[in-house]
Amino acid sequence: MAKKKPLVVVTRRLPDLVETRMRELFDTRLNETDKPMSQAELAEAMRTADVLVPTVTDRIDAGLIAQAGDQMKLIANFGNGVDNIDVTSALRRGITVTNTPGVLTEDTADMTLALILAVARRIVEGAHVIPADDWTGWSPTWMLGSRITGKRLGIVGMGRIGQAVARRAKAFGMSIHYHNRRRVAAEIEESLEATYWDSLDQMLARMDIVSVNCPHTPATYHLLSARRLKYLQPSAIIINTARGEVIDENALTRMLEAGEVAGAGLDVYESEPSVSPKLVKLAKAGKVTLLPHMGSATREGRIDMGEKVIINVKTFMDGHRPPDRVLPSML
Ligand code: 8YV
Repeated sequence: MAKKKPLVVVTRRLPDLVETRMRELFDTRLNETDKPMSQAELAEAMRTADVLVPTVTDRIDAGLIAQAGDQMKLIANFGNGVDNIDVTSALRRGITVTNTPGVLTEDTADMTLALILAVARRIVEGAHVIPADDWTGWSPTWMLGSRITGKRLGIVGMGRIGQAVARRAKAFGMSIHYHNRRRVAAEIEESLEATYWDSLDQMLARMDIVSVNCPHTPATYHLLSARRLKYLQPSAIIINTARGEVIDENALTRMLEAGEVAGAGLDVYESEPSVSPKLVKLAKAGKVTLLPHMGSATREGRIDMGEKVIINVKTFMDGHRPPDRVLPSML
């Protein structure tokens, strides 16, 4: 008799190719509407499914995990960051958690550079001028931004994405500085000509641009706190394509309003999808560039992420260790 296919609940719409393949392999329940599932709907999925495939928009907290049925064995996150999942509670309950590392590195690094350029060279402001019929012609002193070449970039979090940002920034002639839990291998430092800063405070005080590229964990929550942000130079620019929670967003907003920091390029926020009206006001005034969490949003990336999810679920269901298990040491 053929083995019963596992019931896999996918919380959001995924690319057609991915959904089709998932349907072939598993008893897959898709979310045709793409509307984020409520906590009650997620609880129902935890009670009935063998595998849950959530995304960053689902909060899989301890309360939800406590409601999991005995059949629930795997949470295969469609995404790299797992701060939307209480991994410790899941593991304690014998539920394996996987993510999709590696396949969104380059896209996220591209977006980080795009934001650096957008903020430093006022690209978003400039792009509005012609459609608004506001261009009266070239002037030597108009729309001046700041030069990227020769500037010091401080990367907070030198993992895969941080290193991909560093490679790009080096090609733009920036000097690379970083702070990380652990110093990276000497060969990597050499190839990037990167300077390691043990003290984040000291690094922040000396950078022209700071890019946040670390995951959100209990240890990195408000890593860029009000106290630390004060170290930034008034001419500094701050970029965040990681998670809103790594920066004290209110403190940053106050500093931007007061002109204590020159600009910011943000792709992520503390309370997504709501964004503070104060930040929106700053964006309208051209002081910050705000993107709607689209750092990894490429067609290719989403298919690769789906492929990773499929491999993780299939491997697990075949009785093997899935390649992208999230381990307690990674939290
Ligand atoms: C994804 C991300 O869009 O993978 C991540 O950690 O932040 C994003 O780029 C999201 O996670 C999809 O769930």
